[in-house]
Parts: sequence; structure tokens; C-alpha cells
Amino acid sequence: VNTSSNGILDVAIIGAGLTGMYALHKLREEGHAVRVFDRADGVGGTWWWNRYPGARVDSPGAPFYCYTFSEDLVAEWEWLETQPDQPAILSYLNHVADRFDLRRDIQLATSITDAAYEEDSGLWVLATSKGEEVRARYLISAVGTLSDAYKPAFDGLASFRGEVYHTGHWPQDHDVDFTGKRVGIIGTGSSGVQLIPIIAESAAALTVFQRTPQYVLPARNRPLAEELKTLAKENWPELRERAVATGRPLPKAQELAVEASQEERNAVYEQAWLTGGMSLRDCYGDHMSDPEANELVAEFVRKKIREAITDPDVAEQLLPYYIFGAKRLILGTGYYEAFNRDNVSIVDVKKAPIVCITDSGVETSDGFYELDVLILATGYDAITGGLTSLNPRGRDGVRLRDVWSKGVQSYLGLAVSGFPNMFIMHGPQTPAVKYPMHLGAELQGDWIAGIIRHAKNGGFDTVEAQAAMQPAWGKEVAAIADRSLYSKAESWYMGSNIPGKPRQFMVHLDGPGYHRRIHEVAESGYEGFEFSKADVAAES
Ligand code: NA7
Repeated sequence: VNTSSNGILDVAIIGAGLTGMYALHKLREEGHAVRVFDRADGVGGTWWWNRYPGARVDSPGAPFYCYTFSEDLVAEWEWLETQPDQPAILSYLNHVADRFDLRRDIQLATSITDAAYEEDSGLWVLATSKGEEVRARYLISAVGTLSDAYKPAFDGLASFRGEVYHTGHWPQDHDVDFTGKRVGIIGTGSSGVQLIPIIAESAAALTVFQRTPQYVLPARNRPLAEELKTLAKENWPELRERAVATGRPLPKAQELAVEASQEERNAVYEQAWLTGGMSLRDCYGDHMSDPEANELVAEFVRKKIREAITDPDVAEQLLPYYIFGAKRLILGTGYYEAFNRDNVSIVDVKKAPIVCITDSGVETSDGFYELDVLILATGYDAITGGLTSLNPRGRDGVRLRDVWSKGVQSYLGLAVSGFPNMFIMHGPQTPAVKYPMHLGAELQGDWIAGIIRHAKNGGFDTVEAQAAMQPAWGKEVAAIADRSLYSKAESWYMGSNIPGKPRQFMVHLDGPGYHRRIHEVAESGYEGFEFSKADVAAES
């Protein structure tokens, strides 16, 4: 194991997904003794766990859903499809782990069960599920934004005698066979939408328990065009630069939907619908800022839903009437068409809520549905759940969950006052899920490496965000959210999917501005952070 001579790690990282892997690479390059812990048996984080059939990337996709820091890596990896599936993404992440020799510092099948800051030494003391105690100068949370699976507390769930699966904990060791079975699925987020058409093909009957209809755009996954592959490889530095500056490697539409004639707009929407992916969201610049433009695109999708579904009553149940895109947009393949099959039915659990689960099925307030298999596609305690479930203890033994009980407080989304030497990657109040994921991880990883270097060069043992910086940061994040339409509906960006979770828009919506901002903080000598020496040098 690579530790300093005294057995103390410089940096412990929790999570071997795409953020933790980059942080390991970067910090090791800086000469630190680093170890990554992950509860899974393999690297890849979310992409390791989400093995349900049909799991695919739902961002603009290849060739840009990848790391950007190494031009050689970009040149050598071949993406085959526009929306790579889970096996393709996982094999990419495995390739990265091998290529950069990351595995020697990754300890798999190991959960961190406790993390406490020890004031005397200025070290983090971690307990692992293997019974080890690990001491590290710095702790990095790279636990992921969609990693803490949410299982609603349905009465009687444990009594169900059939098979039960959560999409985020899909069996690793066997395929789930739906053939001839009565399958029920609760949840129509991205996971449910990807899975439903696939189950429909083999199940005897599929009952979809829907609480909120979604805007599902056609993924139109297809082989990746050679010219796009070449474009990406040959222009990588410029594309990366543009992605850093604008949040997207390719230019964004500037035209406004509200200024186009109805005819023009329809032509643009029809073309975007045919192109698939996120083209419909991105074909005009005002969809997510102007309610009028938003309603234009929303109504276009509703029209497409009505056209896709034969039974108008079923179509009506699937029509979303809230802000388009305020819940994360979904890319589907044959989703609406699945409801035209005789073996698929929809149950509106907003109208008639689930009362309980019995040993043989789901009971709602207006009916009982007998099932052999029950799938929970019920999502995640998003963005904060991975870290609050660990619930680290900072100064004076204060628990993070208590500090965040009324809402997240952080400085730059990277650090929390009272938790010295702890950095959070892709945490709340950062652009995480609204910026290219890998690039965001790289920029945050580089920033964390920078502040650790700064502390080390100055002979400091601890770095801590000043409490006074946090309210202003919270306001800044909230103000950006208020100006957009993203905060105008119930979604996991808001914490609304988890009963009792404080409602607060958790994402910093100006990704490029965020990254400029943290860069400026670094340039200023880390304004808002306090650097100090530990009471007792850990090495003594
Ligand atoms: P999501 O997007 O959080 O979807 C979860 C779904 O489960 C959603 O339809 C929820 O309805 C539904 N849900 C949650 N709790 C309940 C209860 N108690 N009763 C009925 N229905 C419920 O998770 P996914 O895994 O699909 O996707 C996560 C992200 O992964 C996705 O955005 C992509 O980025 C990839 P609701 O809408 O809250 O009414």
C-alpha cells in the first residue's frame, strides 16, 4: 500500500467512479500517497451499479462523454454509438483504470463506515467495512451524485414474495428473466423509461406505476458518424477549451424560439426530434429561461406523445404539464410506443396512491395488481445522499447531516466550514450534473490538488472554509437558479423526491461561471479559506 512512511495517507478518496478515479490520477501525479475506497467490486461508480437492461448515457453523449485531460486517451478510444450503453461506458472506465495504472491504489469491496476529523492531529480517521482504521491528512468525497439509491418506505415491501430489484442495485451475477412474468415497475425517471420497453418485450404483463409523467425525447441511438469521431480527435484542444468556457464542446444555438415564426419553429423542432438526443432542448437558446419559449417546446412534445400513443386515454395519462426540462429530460427508445402493446398498462399513482405492498403485489387506493417481479426505479437521494449517508464528523464531533438539516451550506460546493481538509467533488452547489461530468471532475480535481499544494508549500496542516463565506455562496447559487426555469418544478435537483429533505435547488446552473470562479479563488491565494497548523504535528 502506498502510504507515507508513517502509515498515514496524504489523501483518502471515497468512490472509484469517474470523479474519484481522476482525483487519484491527479493527486498521485503530484506525489501524494493516495488511496481510493469503493464499496463495489469494480471501478466505475454509478456505471458499475446501473446494470439494468437498457441503461445508457442520457446526456448529449459520445464522443464527448469522456475524460478530456489526455489527448492520447481521446485519440485511442473508439466510441461506437451516439448514446453509449452501460457496458460500453464501464469498459471505457476500466480502460482508464488500467491505462493510468490506477488499480494499485484502489481498494474495492470496501465501504467507509465512519469518517471523523481528529482535531489534535488534524487527520481524518476512517473506519472501513473490513475493520481497518485508515488515517489520512485529506479526505475527498467522490461518492457520486446518483449513488444513494432511494427505496420508498412502502408498507409491506419486505413481505413481497416475488423478486424485487432497484435499478441502481441490479444483480451483478445473473440476468433477470422477465419471460412470461407479471412485472410491476414503480418510477418513470430515466431508469424506468429506459427499462420499460425492454421488459415489455418479454413480460406476460407489465404494469407501470407512474406518479409524474415525463418529457421523454427520442434518444435515436445510432452508430457514431465517422466525421464526428474525426472532428473530436483532430480538434480536441479547441473543443476542450470551448467546453470549459461554455459547458459544451459544440456551439449552442443562439436563436430564440419566441422570435421564430411558427412555421420555422416547427421545422426546427421536427428536425431536432428526428436527430434525437438533447437536440430538441438545445435547438433554441431560450427554452430554459423564457416560460413562453418553454411552453412552445413543451407543447411540441405533448403533440408527439399524443401521436405516438393509440389510446387517447392512455396518452392523456402520459402528458406532462409542468416546465419542460425542469425535471431532468429523459432520452427514451420506444418508450411511448410500449404503451400501445396489449401487455403494458399504466397506473396513475398520483391519483390513486400506493397504499401498500402485499406478499403478492401492489395495492393502490383503487385496485390491486398481482405481480411476480417488482422493480423500484425510484431514483436516488440525489447529490447529497452519498455523503450524508456516511455522515462524517467534523470539528467537535459535529455531524454533517446536522449541519445540513435545514439545507446545504458550503463554500464553492467544495468545502464545508467545520470540516477541515475535507473536499467534495460533484457535490451540492456545484454544476456537477449540469456540466460535462468528466470535465467537471477534472477541473475540480485540479483545483483540489492546487489547494493541497498551496497548503503544503506554506507548511500548513489544515485548510478550512470560513463559515462567513457560506451564506453568500448559497445566495449566489440560489440567485442563478431563480433566474432559470429549472427551479420551477419538483425534481431531484430540488430534493423534492425525498420525503423530509430540505427543498433547496442544489445545482449551480452556470457551470462555466462556476469554474471561472473557483479558478479566481485559487489565483487569489484561496480567499475564504483558512490555513493553519495542527495543534500536534501528526508526524510526531
Ligand atoms: P429519478 O429520475 O429520480 O426517477 C424516480 C422515479 O420514481 C420518478 O418517476 C418518481 O416519481 C418515482 N417515485 C419515487 N418515489 C416514488 C413513490 N413513493 N411512489 C411512486 N413513484 C415514486 O431516478 P432514475 O433512476 O430514473 O434516474 C436518475 C438519473 O439517472 C436520471 O435523471 C439520469 O440522469 C440518470 P416523481 O417524478 O418523483 O413523481
